[in-house]
Amino acid sequence: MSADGVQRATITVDSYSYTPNHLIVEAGKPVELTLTSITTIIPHNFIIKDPAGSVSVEQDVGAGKTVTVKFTPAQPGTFPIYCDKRLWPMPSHRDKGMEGKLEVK
Ligand SMILES: [Cu+2]
Repeated sequence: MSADGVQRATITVDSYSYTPNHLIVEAGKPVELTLTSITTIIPHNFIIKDPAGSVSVEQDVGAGKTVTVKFTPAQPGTFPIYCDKRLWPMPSHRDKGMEGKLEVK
């Protein structure tokens, strides 16, 4: 964590992976993630959803783009990270391994 209390990480987005794919953060403190796509054609996204609503992130990451997402996880828990893009009838990107987890302590 940095001096200003923001929990920052940079994630490389590729077809079909996030690196790193396991994030550990503290509840109640802001998180800032820089998502850097290294793909040349395929667009991806970055989703974290807690059914109970303590985390809700949905960010598109275009091919070759870098975007930043900010959120503050309210509650401890472990939440899936995934890309839900798919080109029917192919498997979804998540099914091809594009997933990870956010662990909130
Ligand atoms: Cu994807």
